[in-house]
Amino acid sequence: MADIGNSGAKSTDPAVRQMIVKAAKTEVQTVWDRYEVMQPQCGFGETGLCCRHCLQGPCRIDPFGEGPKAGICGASADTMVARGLDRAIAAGTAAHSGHAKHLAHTLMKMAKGQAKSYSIKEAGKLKAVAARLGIAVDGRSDTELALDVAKAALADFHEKDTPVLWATTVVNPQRAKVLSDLDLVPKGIDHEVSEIMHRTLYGVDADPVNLLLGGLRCAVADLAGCYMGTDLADILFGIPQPTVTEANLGTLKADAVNIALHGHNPVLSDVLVTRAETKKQAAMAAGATGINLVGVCCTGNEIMMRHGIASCTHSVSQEMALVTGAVDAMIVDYQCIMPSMASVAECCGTTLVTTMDIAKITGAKHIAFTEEAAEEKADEIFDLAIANFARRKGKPVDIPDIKTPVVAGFSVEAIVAALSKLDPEEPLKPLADNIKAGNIRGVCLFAGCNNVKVPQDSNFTAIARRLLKENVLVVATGCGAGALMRHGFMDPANTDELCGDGLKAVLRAIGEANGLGGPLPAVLHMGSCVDNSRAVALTVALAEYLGVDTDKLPVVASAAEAVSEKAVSIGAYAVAAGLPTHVGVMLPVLGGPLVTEVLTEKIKGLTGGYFIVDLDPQSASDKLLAAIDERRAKLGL
Ligand code: NFS
Ligand code: SF4
Repeated sequence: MADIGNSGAKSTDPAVRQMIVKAAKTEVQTVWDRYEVMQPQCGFGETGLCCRHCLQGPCRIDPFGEGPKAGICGASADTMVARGLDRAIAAGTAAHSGHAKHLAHTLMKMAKGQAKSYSIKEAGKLKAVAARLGIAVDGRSDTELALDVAKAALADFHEKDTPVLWATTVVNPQRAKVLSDLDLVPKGIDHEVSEIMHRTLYGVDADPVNLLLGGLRCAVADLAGCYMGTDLADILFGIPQPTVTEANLGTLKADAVNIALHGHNPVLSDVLVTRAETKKQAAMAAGATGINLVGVCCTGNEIMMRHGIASCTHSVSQEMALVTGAVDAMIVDYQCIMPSMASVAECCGTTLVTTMDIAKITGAKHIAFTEEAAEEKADEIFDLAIANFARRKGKPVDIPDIKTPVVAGFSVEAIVAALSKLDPEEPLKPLADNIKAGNIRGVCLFAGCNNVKVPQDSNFTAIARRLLKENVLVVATGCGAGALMRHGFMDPANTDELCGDGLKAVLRAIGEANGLGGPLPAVLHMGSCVDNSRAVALTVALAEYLGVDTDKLPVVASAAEAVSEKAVSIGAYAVAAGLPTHVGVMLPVLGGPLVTEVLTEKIKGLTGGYFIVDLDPQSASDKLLAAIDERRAKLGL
């Protein structure tokens, strides 16, 4: 059971710490308990030197001692780790693009009149995306365009004559040439995932560098999947705009029907958000003050940035939402939902509802969601949550009285609109000028998860604190955004205290030009993990404005507490896009000396990007700042 005195080593979030203490007292087993009994973890696996790709295995390679130096088939340490990394990239790519494919099908059904709950929320973006893809726009109806965009999206999955459009049309021409020269342009998203599975099969690709290049091409397919996910979600559900809301466990309400939405795809959650009001009476009839929707993980980001719904918690602390005893129903779709949620839900009186046929959890109730019957399914979910509230009503709950104000929803469109208040003709000019003048030293994207191996949020907050003081503009997505919002980094009241003088002045000037009467928040929330595409879009726009390639910009990325294979594929496409990319946990590649050297150094000569693996937040900050300064120097700044 959790060590009550040790909750600080588990999470730096005070609300989460309170719930860790409660979980220990009430004997609810948590992720931290399971981590403890897992110790010591296997050193072979940790360094990537374990292979199970065939039935002769498992094989393990001993990097130091007298043990084996090759697998039974003869695979070297570098081949083994490169194959493992490639499969992680393929899994991440499959997940992001599966999410995008789901949206493409939804758009298609909407256009064919088969999914009445959905509509085109952003006709302007639909046109812009269609034009970018080379689809004829003039004189055509939104429905026709939606159908063509959905078809183009689905066509990007298989191998065809033209390369993946969501890869080639989203980068600047110079980057497109780099990718093409290195044979990193994906032919089809599913095709690349499938090819990785082929080349990492027993007895296929055994050249570590060739394997890594294959992995990078798959990562560019992952960028395509993410970008498509963002584009289609914006068309169907709206382009995020800055919105004032809150985050942390204190957003739960003892006397309301609390429904936590967890997972990733807005296809379900957006319908629940827009229908919640119609169920308010039913909730009140059951004795509640109303329905209180809160988000968890990336679904939380999606509904926060489009509807201002509060985020309850993120990633490693997802169980703690239930430990409050106040969540009547948790509705999940897919990705990052710990299977343990079913048993924690049982202990804590929550009804856990799975909704996707590819993601069922033993012990959860399954309501198969379809776009055709979205409202019906949503109502079924609300009724179930209200019934569960009726059972909970009057029983004590423990909701930590902790929440932070958040300004979220900085899509590229919103950032450009805010900047255009400073320069309507050339909105990017104020940003570029401040970078040139040194008021903004560089830009850092914080992305990725919380990892049980790191005291929750400690890497994110330490690195962000340092970079902000050094005038680095910080944008954030996914549970990295979650971490920073729960610690007050997205509350404009803290901007002055968090930022260095140059950055502070810029954020204040933009805020005031936009009538906010104060600065923008220190960290700009760009959305969920698929929305790392937004960070790429901003980088590409800046590169085009300055007339240089993306690898010349003082832009870096950090996945300081990464968990998911999705974080690995995102990191790899950031490197393909030319960014120095920090990872704050051990990557299972360190057992391959050549692979490690390629990923952290040699790749720089190819894409301009590279990985920085550093578990210490202070030295990681030093390296990120050095990377920014190196690029500034080369630009003559
Ligand atoms: Ni990203 Fe988002 Fe969070 Fe990590 Fe999971 S929710 S898609 S993978 S844990 S940041
Ligand atoms: Fe071992 Fe080679 Fe089989 Fe992997 S593929 S388990 S290294 S024999």
